[in-house]
Amino acid sequence: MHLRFSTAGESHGKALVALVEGLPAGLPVSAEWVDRDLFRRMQGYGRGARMKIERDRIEWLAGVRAGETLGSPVAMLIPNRDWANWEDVMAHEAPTPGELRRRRVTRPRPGHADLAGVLKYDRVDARDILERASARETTARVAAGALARRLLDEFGVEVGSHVVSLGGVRAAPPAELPVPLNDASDRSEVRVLDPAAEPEIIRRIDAAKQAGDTLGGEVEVVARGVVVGLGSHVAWDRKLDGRLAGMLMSIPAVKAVEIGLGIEAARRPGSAVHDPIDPGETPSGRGEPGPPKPGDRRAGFRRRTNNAGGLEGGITTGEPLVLRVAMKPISTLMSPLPTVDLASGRPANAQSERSDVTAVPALGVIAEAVTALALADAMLEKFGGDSLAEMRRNYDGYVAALGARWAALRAGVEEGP
Ligand code: EPS
Repeated sequence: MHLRFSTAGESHGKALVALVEGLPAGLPVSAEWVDRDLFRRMQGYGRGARMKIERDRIEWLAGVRAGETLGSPVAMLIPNRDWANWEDVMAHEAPTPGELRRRRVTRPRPGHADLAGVLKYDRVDARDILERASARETTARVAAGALARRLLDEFGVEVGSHVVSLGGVRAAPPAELPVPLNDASDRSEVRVLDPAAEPEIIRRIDAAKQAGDTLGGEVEVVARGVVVGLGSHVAWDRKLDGRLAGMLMSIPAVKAVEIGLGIEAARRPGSAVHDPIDPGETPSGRGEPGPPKPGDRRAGFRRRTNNAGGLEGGITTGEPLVLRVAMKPISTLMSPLPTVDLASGRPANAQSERSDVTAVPALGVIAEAVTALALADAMLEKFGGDSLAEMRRNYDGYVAALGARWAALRAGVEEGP
């Protein structure tokens, strides 16, 4: 990995930490830029009371000076305001005997990491597992992703998302997605681009809340302006589709990832799946292609469709990257499911802590962050550079070579056989 990141922190611990290594020196950054995505992650109809307590904001710890990265590891701290209410339960030092037992979580929630975690890590209190398994960790991932997004932004890449289904209600987004995508989707409380579906989704969330239930859904992430040639076909672990899918699947509660047509591609014949290649830009759909625009990321070539979702052979095609991510319903149910009490061995109802009815609108923001991290990693792999200026030289040289190749191809066409 060329852009490495890691996170630390428990949901009700003192703070979350994000560590990002591999950013070039000279990248302009600000806390405001990162905080904007942290704020977006906290929004969405169906979130629980915790989001009213927190005001997620970063404090720089390392790697940034005078508004620019230094090329050294960047460390960010996000304090948990709720820590003040959990200092006794989550205290770092050993308790006085018996103190913690009163608060033990012994009724594991089906669907959460509680049971598998206590067995694997040999813990008696499922809190030792659930605190880190909580999707609160995604706050730190979004902070790391915001820096990756900052780098991509320098190269004209825009990463956005919208919700395509929630609680079984499918949204019907417009055929041409708005640009910039997030300006439109962030205006909706459930991040849908379908004003007709929104009230029905909100009704389902209200009904689920009433019933003590939870809801899942799907989001679509779209990255525009990605240059052709990121990732590689030469080795399994360099294929960008695999890298993206692995990272997206690591988001808590995500159960499936699709690229382009996704599963639907398996049901169609090849002629209805693969995207025909056109010799350049034909804005009207007719006539001779014009010259590629300076800095054309697609090297002149065009696709009639984008069923591949911007990836062929594990390499970006220059078409928009289109990824869909499916999330199961949150496993903390206010009407709890049957479980076994680990203290008595008897049947019981699962632990029900305060939680969200749904976090699908937040999933879009998290999936954007993860996509940005994977794309920034692939950009650094191809264009490297210790400084942003060096990376830009490498990038510009590559795009210029693509343009020259296209010009030579077109010159051949004009000369004739
Ligand atoms: C979350 C914070 C958590 C939950 C949610 C995500 O806060 P608390 O546990 O204090 O209510 O709202 O966590 C889960 C969905 C989970 O399964 O643990 C957050 O900041 O995103």
